[in-house]
Amino acid sequence: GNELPEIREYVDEEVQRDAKPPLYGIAEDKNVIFISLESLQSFVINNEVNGEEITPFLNSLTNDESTYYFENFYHQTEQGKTSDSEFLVENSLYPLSRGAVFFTHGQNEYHGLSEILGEAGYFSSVFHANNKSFWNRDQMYGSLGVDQFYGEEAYEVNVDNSVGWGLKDKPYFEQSIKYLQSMEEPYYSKFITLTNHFPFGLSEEDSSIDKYDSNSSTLNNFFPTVRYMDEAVEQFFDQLKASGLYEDSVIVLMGDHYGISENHNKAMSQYLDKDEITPYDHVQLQRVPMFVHIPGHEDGEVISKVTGQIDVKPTLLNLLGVPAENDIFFGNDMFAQDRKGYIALRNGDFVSDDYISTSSICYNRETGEPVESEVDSEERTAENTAASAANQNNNPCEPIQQKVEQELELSDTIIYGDLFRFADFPGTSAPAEDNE
Ligand code: GP9
Ligand code: MN
Repeated sequence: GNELPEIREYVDEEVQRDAKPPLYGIAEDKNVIFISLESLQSFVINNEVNGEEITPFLNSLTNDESTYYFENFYHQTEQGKTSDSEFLVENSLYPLSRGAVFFTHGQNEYHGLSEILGEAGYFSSVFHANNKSFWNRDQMYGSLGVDQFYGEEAYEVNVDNSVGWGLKDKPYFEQSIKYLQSMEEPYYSKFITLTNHFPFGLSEEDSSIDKYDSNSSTLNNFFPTVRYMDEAVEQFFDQLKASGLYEDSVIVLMGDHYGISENHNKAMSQYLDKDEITPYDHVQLQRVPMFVHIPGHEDGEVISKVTGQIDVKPTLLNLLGVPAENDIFFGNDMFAQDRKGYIALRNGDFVSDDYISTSSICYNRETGEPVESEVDSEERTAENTAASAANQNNNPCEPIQQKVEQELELSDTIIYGDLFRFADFPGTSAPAEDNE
């Protein structure tokens, strides 16, 4: 049967929507330049390696007056990596728990950001100097309503300007500017960087800082490539300014997913100066940087509330003042007061204002201590064992856990059933197209 009415009901009830959140329409008619930062995790921000800043430019943005920096923003990707992060941003739906939804459901009907902005008069494009069919992007971008995809062949790529996966980020941004300059406004353009990709290879010449020293060459190599990406982004900002593209744009920068997997926990604990990486620490390492930079707007701050990639679509639509009242999505505006209060990770873990749930343990988000251990086990008598069993039933993570599971399931139902074939979205900027 068609589960859409049930899903709409859930979304209306559970995914609060502030009709006019604080920054509604602040970036109306501005271009959107979205920069997807490959494998960037928040632990490098305002941090050092060998006594040197890792990301001086991004660090400067964290206290820039025109920038909102979200310091507790989580990636929610799974096996589809970058493509999962793109899926989250475009749709505010969850990617799948296995495989890459870009491959498995690339021909579904969607109601993505590109399509909605297209209906509002925007020209949407993606810039990524890799083979167009990687992650099935060429097909999926069509389904998402992307107007133009500048892939590898839009760039001049040679042995001198490449490393690892292809064109290095600095020449990539440099060569992209000319396309932006001739683009009709307003536009929504996404830039996907590549140099900071596993295994993080970089020449000495391009390395401004030294590698780290641990048993993990992956972690060791990560820092110089992160710095290279930071420099590439700074250079891009300068080029946007020099070519007059900066003032009329809102620039969003977001880490796509983790770069350092749990296989490197030993080296990571050494770097972070911790005895071990606990399941709680592991979840906290899933934070990725998120910046919203609005030139000319001088009210920026560091925002600590718990947010995630699922929230990007409603946030951007609100900033641009594009209505999407009847759209179906699972995120909240990141600036709104009324929010669901939790971020679901794709494996069913979650982060709420008060708790982090992972590996069947409910942690206090603030202290990182398991909530259960608040009862001292040595003092347990028969009586308070019963009490602590009752306590378990009162596990404060439990009610949120149930919502997380329900929400992930409803999102999956939309994707598996290709349910947006049957949806129309009155009240968004234009009616959905008829089913073909
Ligand atoms: C490939 C690039 C990296 O085009 O987006 O992909 P990833 O391995 O990070 O998903
Ligand atoms: Mn990636």
